[in-house]
Amino acid sequence: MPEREISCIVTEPRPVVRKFLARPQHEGVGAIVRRSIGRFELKYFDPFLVLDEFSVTAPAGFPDHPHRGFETVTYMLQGAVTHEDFEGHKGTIGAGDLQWMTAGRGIVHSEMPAAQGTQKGLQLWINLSSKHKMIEPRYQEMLSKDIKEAAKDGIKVRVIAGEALGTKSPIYTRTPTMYLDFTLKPGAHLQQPIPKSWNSFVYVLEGEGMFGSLKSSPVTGHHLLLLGSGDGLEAWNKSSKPLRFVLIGGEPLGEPLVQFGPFVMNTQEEIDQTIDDFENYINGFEKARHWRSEAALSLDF
Ligand code: FJE
Ligand code: FE
Repeated sequence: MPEREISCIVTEPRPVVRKFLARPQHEGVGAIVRRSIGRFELKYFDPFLVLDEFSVTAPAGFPDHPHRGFETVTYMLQGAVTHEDFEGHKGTIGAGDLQWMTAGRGIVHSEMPAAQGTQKGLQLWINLSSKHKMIEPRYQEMLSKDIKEAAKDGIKVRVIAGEALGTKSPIYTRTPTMYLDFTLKPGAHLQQPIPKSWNSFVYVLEGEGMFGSLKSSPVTGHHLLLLGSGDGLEAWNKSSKPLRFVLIGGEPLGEPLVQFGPFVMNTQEEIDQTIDDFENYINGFEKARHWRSEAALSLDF
């Protein structure tokens, strides 16, 4: 069979249109996050609400808190985090593991360190369309060993969502989304297609890379790059060390957005209703009445 080269050609590389350095800030209880999407200069990059590079060391963490109307995707880079929710769902994810949580109509959960030292990772919040905001909560967990990897010409990719180098992820994304973790060896050149109508960005984890054009200046860790229009990403590693970054893209929802902390809806009325539901333990928050996480009980939060 002939090689299907067509799937790895980018004819209109997306330029970098904005660049942000994500500086550390305090969130949760004693936790530190480098927030790029979700801070005031970049409140929303449709469909993405938040991108946090988090760093937590016990006893810090994210004790019992609610979500409604979106998904959280937690990808561990170092250490481990245990989550528990009010339905009795409990699990621990470690380095390289992923949890894709669809909060839908409501989740109350805790996310706490599960190992010595510092736990690091990325947490992405993806908005849900109006017709999916009130669906039943759901989890998809992928352990590191189950995340498909592909490699070619000095490029390694872990395919968390979507497709790269001919490899597809089994993760189901209600809001069409791609999430790719790339490592480029020195000298490597990447061309990755991205659907034209999608919003997309790069977050650099490690090393130094050039994105969009060889005329651009090199970008280092903790930087978010918003990509403009085009049919894909071009990236180069012109340095002498490995370059690691995530490429994330999604189809914009194009809907009105009203956010109140962890509640993300379309209208103020829906937010008022959500606060009412949460305070009165109704419409999906029934189990919040008597539930506290084991983590919160043992730490006496
Ligand atoms: C939250 C403040 C928060 N980033 N990264 C307010 F910190 C959180 C929250 C998180 C979070 C959790 C993990 Cl494991 C990693 C995170 C924010 O839990 F939900 C609200 N509302
Ligand atoms: Fe949470």
